Amino acid sequence: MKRKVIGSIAIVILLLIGGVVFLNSPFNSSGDKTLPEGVKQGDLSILEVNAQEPKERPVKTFNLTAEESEWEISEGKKVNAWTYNGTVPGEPLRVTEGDYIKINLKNELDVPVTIHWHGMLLPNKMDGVPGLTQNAVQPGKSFTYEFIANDAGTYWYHSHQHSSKQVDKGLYGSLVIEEKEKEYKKEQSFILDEWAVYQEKRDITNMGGMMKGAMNGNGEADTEQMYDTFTVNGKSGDAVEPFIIKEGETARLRFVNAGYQQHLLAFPKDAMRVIEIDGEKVKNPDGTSNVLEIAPGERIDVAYTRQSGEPTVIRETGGENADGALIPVVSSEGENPVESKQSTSSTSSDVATGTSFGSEEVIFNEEPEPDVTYDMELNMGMDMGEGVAFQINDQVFPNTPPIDVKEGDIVKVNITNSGNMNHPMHLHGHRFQVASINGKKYDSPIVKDLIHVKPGEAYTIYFKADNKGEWLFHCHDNNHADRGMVTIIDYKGVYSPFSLGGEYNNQPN
Ligand SMILES: [Cu+2]
Repeated sequence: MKRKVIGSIAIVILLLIGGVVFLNSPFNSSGDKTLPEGVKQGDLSILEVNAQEPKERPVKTFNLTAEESEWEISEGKKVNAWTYNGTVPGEPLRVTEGDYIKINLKNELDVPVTIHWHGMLLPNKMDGVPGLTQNAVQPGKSFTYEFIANDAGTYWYHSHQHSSKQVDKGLYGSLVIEEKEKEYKKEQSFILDEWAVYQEKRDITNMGGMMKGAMNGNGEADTEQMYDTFTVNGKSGDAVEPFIIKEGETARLRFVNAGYQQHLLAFPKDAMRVIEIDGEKVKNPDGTSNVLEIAPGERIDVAYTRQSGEPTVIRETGGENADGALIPVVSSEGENPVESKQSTSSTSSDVATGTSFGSEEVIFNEEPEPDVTYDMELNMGMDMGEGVAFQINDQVFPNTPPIDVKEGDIVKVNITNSGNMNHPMHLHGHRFQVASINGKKYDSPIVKDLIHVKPGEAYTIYFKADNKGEWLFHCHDNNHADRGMVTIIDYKGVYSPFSLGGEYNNQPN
């Protein structure tokens, strides 16, 4: 009798589990006319909001093929890379503000890919996040991205499918939106990255390295363990292409950090002035810094003036892999750059970072009254069976609490890093204003889409919910994102018709 009761309970439990599995399965919502779970009658699909058309705009079309390539990082050091059009970085894309861009992505890899347009304010369905804004583009298949290139500035593109691996393997490139009237005639883009060339990439679950890093306290312990070679535009050390500029000339240098480690570049003294950060022009009260710190995912543009006619080198400072990241500066091709006596020593006061300057144009003239406030605590934890987890409010994606907004809301996010690793948090589809650090208000706030939150730091940011859709807010150390540090800006009244996993293997991190 007792046994029979237990048997019945077991059957009920199995039925319950079966029901839950069914509700969560992608087959529940695909193909039939029932709305996905949690979607209300009258809600719009993200495919139906904020569409853009070229109208009278010039249309610029590009073709990018994701393909496998053997890539030479330095003489004799080849890596198996995944590329857009055969090179690392992929083909540079350059348009003029106001253009309408069309990019045809063809996937010739044997894994699915996408393209995310980092920093671009565009319609949600063009954001390139598999399982949220589209299905991952399958091997042999194509997808066309199209949007208006509205704001001049430095941007970049990269795959957002399994991005921890795919960006690591080279699926990235620069996107420059030029001003109609250019201030600098001469310019060059530099994408920084790091690779594991000499060793198998060590597993992030290496707790020994983490503990060591926790003690050395620069917040970069995990990435320092994992990578051994720094690159500039896909090349390392002697293989980096020299930058040609004459004495007295000034050029705009556009830096993008496509890696997962912060990079510190030392310039000859008084040669560099920061002019733009994350696509926003900055006010520059002084130009005394000669070291530039660029966080993973961040873009920083500088005006660089060649002082003496002597060849020189802009180079990474500090860190055991620093030798790889350098830019020889010469007057003509074939010239041999010699190391000048520039000061590569730095104190924290002369390092320019992504928050050292205020923006020329701000979103809010004074601190606004928020409609939504979200406290975001970043920390590290243990995941049963998975090792280290990187958490938002003690949860890993997709279980992290979303930021629920409705169109028009002013959203305040208090971000606190309670762990001992750096977290460059990147918001898709919006720009935010950084109002304060550790409770201290900025006199001259900056507008960005990525904030590098170091251990013990707390930032308050504000943004306007003015771009309906489902948008990621995640750590751009994609290894951290892969292990959970991701949440979603979830607009009321819209839903994503896509789902994670499933037959398309949608895996955004
Ligand atoms: Cu992180």
